[in-house]
Amino acid sequence: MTFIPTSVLVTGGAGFIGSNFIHSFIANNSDCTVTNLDCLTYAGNLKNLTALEGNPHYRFVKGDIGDAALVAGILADQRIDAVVHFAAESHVDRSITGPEIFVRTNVLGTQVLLEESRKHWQSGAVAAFRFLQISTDEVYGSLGDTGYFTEETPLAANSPYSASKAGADLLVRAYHETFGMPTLNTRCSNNYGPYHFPEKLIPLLIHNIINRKPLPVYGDGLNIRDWLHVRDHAVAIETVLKTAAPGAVYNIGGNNEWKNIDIVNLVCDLLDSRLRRADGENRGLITFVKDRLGHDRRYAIDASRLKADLGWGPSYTFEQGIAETIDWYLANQEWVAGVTSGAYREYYKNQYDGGAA
Ligand code: NAD
Ligand code: TDX
Repeated sequence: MTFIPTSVLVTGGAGFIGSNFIHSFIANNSDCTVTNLDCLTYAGNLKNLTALEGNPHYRFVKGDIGDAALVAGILADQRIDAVVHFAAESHVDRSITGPEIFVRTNVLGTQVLLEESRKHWQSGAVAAFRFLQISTDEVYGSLGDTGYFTEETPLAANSPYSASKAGADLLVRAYHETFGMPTLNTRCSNNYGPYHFPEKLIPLLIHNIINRKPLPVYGDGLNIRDWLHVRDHAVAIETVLKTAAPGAVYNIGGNNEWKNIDIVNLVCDLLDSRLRRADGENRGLITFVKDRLGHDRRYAIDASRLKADLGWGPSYTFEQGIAETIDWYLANQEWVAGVTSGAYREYYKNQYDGGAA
């Protein structure tokens, strides 16, 4: 049976995947309202959402998912019937140098959101309800040379980031098992595309190549990631939200494994021609650096359950997606400059605080 949401709470919608999801979801669901709750950490950027300013189906609330009273108020006032939970600390390297905020946001914040959602759902304020936890393949740990993560693969998170996401996933499961709450859980592979914060590999490469800066490759560069275009992820999330059975867990991925060094070489070569540089010039920027601590060797997602049950499959080829992504960054250098200079943080103050510091 299809679930048709009317009022969706998106958490973390000013980040990379959340903002892409909001654009896609609002375009596909003209009768639905989206409330975006985001506390605007360094990763939250309202410039990702300027096209929606003034749209009557969209509203932004600056606040923390750990603020129970605020969350309860939004759920009740907006008669929320679906929560799509992206808000998180998302960068593995930051979790190694400062794990505490990862537990606070990803574990405790998710628990607050779950608890307020449970009360709201049990109050009977809305006829139907879904809570969708956006998670990652990293909760499964690391693979050897062969095999894939399925939904039955035991959780074996290795970094403080992935451990905090696994903790959140288990809380989501617990709310379904204990209270019968209609939760859903998706676990996606590495995303790429527009609005990606340039601390992550692909946007960092593009940014550094344009500026002729070194391209840091961790360890031997042979770690493998499975890449999916963020817009394919957005459509998969919408599909799961509307058509999955409560309690379901779905992997999301596009069978697109790449060794890091091969991605680095590809991005270098694509930018040689676009920047009118000599063939091979950008590869000269590659710099092998010390490996990430506990660096997972290989991720590879088996998303066949999602295809078999709900009919989802990716629409982008990697060739098309990576070329479009590079062109997006070249065409949106102002966005990149705003992020790297920190100016994007001023934008909120001017838009929403009337310029107050
Ligand atoms: P991101 O870091 O770009 O965005 C995170 C957003 O959450 C930011 O806007 C930030 O301001 C907000 N946020 C952080 N703490 C908050 C809090 N306490 N209250 C309210 N808002 C808060 O992250 P992303 O890459 O867009 O990832 C989104 C989600 O998808 C995360 O849950 C991540 O674990 C998951 N995921 C990411 C990938 C990927 O490749 N990036 C892959 C699979 C799953
Ligand atoms: O400078 C770099 N050099 C490098 O070699 C960076 C930033 C990364 N790397 C390597 C580490 C990884 O093997 O590239 C790979 C990708 O790194 P990230 O972009 O940091 O992504 P990853 O650690 O794989 O995690 C991402 O995908 C899963 C997201 O950040 C997570 O939020 C998501 O859950």
